[in-house]
Amino acid sequence: VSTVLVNGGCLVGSEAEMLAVPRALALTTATFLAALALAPIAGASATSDPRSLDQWALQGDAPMGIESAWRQSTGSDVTVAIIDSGADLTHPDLAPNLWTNAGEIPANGIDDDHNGYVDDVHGYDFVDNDGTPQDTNGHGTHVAGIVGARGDNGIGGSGVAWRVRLMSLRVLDANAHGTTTAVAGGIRYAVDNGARIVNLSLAGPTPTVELEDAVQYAQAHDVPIVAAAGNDGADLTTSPTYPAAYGEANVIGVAATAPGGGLASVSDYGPGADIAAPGAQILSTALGGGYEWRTGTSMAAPEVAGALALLASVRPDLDGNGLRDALLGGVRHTGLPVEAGALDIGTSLRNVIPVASWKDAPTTALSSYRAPATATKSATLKRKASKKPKIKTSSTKAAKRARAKAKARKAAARRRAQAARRAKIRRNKATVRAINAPAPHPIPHHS
Ligand SMILES: [Ca+2]
Ligand SMILES: [Ca+2]
Ligand SMILES: [Ca+2]
Repeated sequence: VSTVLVNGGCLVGSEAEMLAVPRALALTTATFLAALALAPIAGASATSDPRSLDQWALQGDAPMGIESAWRQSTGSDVTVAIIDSGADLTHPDLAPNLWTNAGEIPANGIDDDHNGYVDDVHGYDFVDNDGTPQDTNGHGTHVAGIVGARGDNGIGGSGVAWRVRLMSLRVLDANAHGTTTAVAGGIRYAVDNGARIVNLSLAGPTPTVELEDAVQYAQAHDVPIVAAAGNDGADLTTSPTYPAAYGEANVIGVAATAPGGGLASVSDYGPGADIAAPGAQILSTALGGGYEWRTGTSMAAPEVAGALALLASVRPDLDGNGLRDALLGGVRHTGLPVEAGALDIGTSLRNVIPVASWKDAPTTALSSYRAPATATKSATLKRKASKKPKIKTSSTKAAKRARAKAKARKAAARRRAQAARRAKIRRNKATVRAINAPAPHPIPHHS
């Protein structure tokens, strides 16, 4: 990922062209960001629902607790903004789950709902500045499907959330590159138009004031931002990426794990990576209605965004901090080099659902145990159904919940301390940069 300075939307290619702008301002105006998926490992076109068996992260509870999670919720009308290269808007496994702006009449050239954007029916295209965020790269389509390809519809595979509202905001071009200016615009659109969660499967090496302002705007409106940690296999202590490394509490940085639970070799790690989630060899939606495998922290972030969508579906009352604390309070401590631990959606959900409302396996009559009817197509679930379910008494459940709550509180406190520390480091860095930056060239006066 290379840093390219941008001035007023135009590439600044030479020193001479920079003379008219104060250098320090140019440095913080905008930077390029890039998507973080590696090239597809293999491609395949969707034929039927059984493609879900190729989705290792969605098999049983081992990878990230999805079997237990789906027992509680498979989603609802929670809006998740995918700020990326757009989405394949006609993909049959995405189309039913697209967010729709009810106040906007399509393709009439009029901003019917007066939100400042013309014909923004499913989102907006900040690259071409039009109302059609159609993906021309494939990255955003893949990311969107991980959050919420429609589940149990007889087509392809499934997202973490079977039902969700995917708001598509195109900020990356056909080469999966874009500017922080476009990303900041996407974040503000998402917040202003009802997104509950934002996914950013992109990163750059340079922080900008414009992007951080947008992150703070989301925080002020209780919108968590899930950000890929980066694909350099690097320690974020020495090679921070943005937006993952911003210190704001609503930024949830995500590292990627491989099948088996270890850190994916490409994944960045360390402070700024709050949580790890499956991100290697992930099968999801592809351009043209198909499916393909991709690897990267770009794939791990939407697993977490999907988890937050499930949390918001069962606890619509939780604010941004509440969602984040529920997510991080359920993690597994498996020794990964991230701040909290490994994603466990089932535990996170159960930690915030009142015991009386758990949709659980019967704990009295073992013979009556059945896998949930909504998930009978999963071979793994069928195998699990033949095993004895764990019997838990309500008192051990309560104790577990209390421990989990305490853990969540500790994690939140730790998180706040780390955020403060990172903010301090960032301030110091900014000071150093300002000091080291050459004095701005005088702007010639013309009369
Ligand atoms: Ca509009
Ligand atoms: Ca319109
Ligand atoms: Ca499907």
